[in-house]
Amino acid sequence: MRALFISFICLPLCSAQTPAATPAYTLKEVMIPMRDGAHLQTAILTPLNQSAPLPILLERTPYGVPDKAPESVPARWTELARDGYIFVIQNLRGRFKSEGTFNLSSYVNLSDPKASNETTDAYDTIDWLIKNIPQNNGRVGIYGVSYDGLTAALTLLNPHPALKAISEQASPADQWMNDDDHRYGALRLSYDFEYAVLEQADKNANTHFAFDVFDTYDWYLRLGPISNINAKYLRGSIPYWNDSVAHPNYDEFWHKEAWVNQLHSAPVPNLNVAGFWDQEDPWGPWQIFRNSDKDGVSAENLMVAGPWFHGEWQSPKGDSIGQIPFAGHETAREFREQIQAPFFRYYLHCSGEKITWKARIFQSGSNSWHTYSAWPPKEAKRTKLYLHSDGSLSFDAPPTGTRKYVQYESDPANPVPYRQRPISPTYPGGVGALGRSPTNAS
Ligand code: PG9
Repeated sequence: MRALFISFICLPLCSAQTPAATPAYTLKEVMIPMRDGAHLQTAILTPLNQSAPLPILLERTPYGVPDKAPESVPARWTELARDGYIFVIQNLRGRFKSEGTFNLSSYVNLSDPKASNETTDAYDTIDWLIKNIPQNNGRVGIYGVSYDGLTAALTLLNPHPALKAISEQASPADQWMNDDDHRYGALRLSYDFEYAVLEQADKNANTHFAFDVFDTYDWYLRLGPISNINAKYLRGSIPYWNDSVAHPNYDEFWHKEAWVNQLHSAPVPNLNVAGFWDQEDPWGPWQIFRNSDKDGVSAENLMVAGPWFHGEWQSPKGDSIGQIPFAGHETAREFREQIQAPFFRYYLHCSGEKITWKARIFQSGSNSWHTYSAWPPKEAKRTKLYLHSDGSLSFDAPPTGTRKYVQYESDPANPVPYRQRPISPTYPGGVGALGRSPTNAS
């Protein structure tokens, strides 16, 4: 009886009996030529059941492209896949098998017609895609989060005519002011240094950086002055790190890196997406949104924001942040189903409804979506919020006679960590010898 029971319950677990999963897409890898002769590694994922021409959704990334078709539709594509798209993912120049040099710069030189940059690479890629992918409908969208959001946003500076819709999501816009690398000019050391190593050391035969401690708090404390990073470890081999330390102030270098200053209109419909709790790129989407309306308010320059950490709106549910639930709302799924998919459907499939609002915001606390015809809302009034010396926030000014400041000693030998210790590397590039994955980067 016992043996019978065991063989009965084992049957469904036996993989030999289970038919192999059929991938939902076919994958083709191509090397797409750019105007300067560099070829970029590109994965094209076509739905297996495609029966009519489909639009193309492009993502341009420094993080790698898939080398085989997914066995099922990835969670973040679920809502888009229902409408049908040819998904294309491309490695940026200099990343993985893509040729050329990755320079980790957001600067786009619009005055040099021969220059290659992320704007021209996107242009050349779209041109190739519509001419070479069978059964595409000639309409292309580009989207992505963070670096992939930046490459989407940079297409606004010179979009290809076939580019019909953009969704930049958590794109940085000004790395000195308030995106990954600084907070109003204060260097975020681990973000700048570890990211530059992650992206620019892998193809540099002379640079093998790895933390040799479990808690990077100890490593940074032992480091001493930041000039020791080059003196002891990188020896000047990482260009973005060299630039960051050479330009502590908001000088010409960072003015150029703040590419958003070149933007004055939204030549292509753009859905900007920001997270209120995004500690990497909280600034970019709002600046891109604001600058896109400089030459006159465009109905197709839209803003979405929610109580999300960096990229949380592309997670399966987004039903909480940390331990705080959103009263049954799956904000990430709701965003993708009710905003992102209809946005691309309208512009790329030419069906469904055009979005008529200007901004859509999920408000935590009331735990509800709010729709606005203008942003900032027309009825909004500027209100002062006071940070009191006991750490509390209030709409009331501190009473006269009370202390209006907190005093403390800043001691570089005893720094206050802003993450809970032990502090693991911010990016996987720092994992090296310890073989751990980053857990507290967000
Ligand atoms: N926040 C990351 C990044 C974007 C752009 C430049 C540097 C870093 C990211 O998550 O991609």
